[in-house]
Amino acid sequence: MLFDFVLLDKLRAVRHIAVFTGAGVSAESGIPTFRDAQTGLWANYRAEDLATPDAFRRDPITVWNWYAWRRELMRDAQPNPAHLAIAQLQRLVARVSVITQNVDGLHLRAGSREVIELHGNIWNNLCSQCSQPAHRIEGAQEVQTRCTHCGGRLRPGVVWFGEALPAAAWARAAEVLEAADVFFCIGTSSLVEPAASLPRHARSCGRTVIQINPEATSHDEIAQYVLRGKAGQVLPELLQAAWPQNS
Ligand code: BJW
Ligand code: ZN
Repeated sequence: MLFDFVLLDKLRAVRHIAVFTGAGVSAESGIPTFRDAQTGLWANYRAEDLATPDAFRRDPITVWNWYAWRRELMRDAQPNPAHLAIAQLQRLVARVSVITQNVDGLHLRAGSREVIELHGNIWNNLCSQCSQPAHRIEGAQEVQTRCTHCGGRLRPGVVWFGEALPAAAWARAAEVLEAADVFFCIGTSSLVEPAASLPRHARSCGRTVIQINPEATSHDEIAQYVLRGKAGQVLPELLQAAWPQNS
């Protein structure tokens, strides 16, 4: 891919990059996205049966089975060239902050150090009644394990529809996008609020917004640069073009 020289110069001069990611960044690790037409999770499962507090109250076993299946997929998955390129940016730029909607932990496994998880982490458990974090007990079935504080059912530590995002993560994300010079928006359909407001906010703060996605999204309109392609291909090429000696 050919990149705009102004963009490459800007990247070389930049001191703080914010990288906002969605499920598309993990697609090349074999983890299904949510909304891709054939392969997306929501093409095959109903979100309202699996990813809402009501669904969990109605049928915790079905919800836990679905999360246990996804944990298995994620446990076997490896960081792909997109995660690795984002981690590699840390050697090229003074500060790199990753703000992710993904719950798979692959940015941390790839070596990114500053990772803000807006929708939680699938490996965490917490109590569905008192929200206290609960340790995983190896070999135990979470659905049968009760909270040691209040006896409530354990649930996965992710953010379901209708739930507020973790306040500390949301506050950190807002701070980061105001401090960063450049804001990458990678592999997200930008349909889920309030996370989808971050690129709009970055643009209204005067940041350079760079979109990477094989498909068009509503955020193409606010991005100064739209790089059409898979993150695992575009990102390594972009690093190579901007820092040919070091990447
Ligand atoms: C590639 C690629 C490759 C493919 N390379 N790219 C207006 C304002 C505020 C809220 C709302 C609102 N309107 C509606 C709402 C409610 C709702 C919402 O947004 N609904 C919309 C769907 C209509 N939002 C909420 O409920 C949120 N909470 C909330 O608003 O709380 C308010 C509140 C305040 C105070 C008290 C109480 C409540 C919570 C949203 C939680 C979302 N949860 C999920 C599940 C997480 C757990 C789990 O994993 O099981 O999060 S849903 C799912 O969508 C998941 C994702 O993080 C999220 C975003 O999806 P993402 O990452 O964009 O994936 P896709 O599949 O949509 O897109 C993939 C993209 O990748 C595509 O563009 C592809 O082209 C691309 N791609 N291959 C690069 N190789
Ligand atoms: Zn509890």
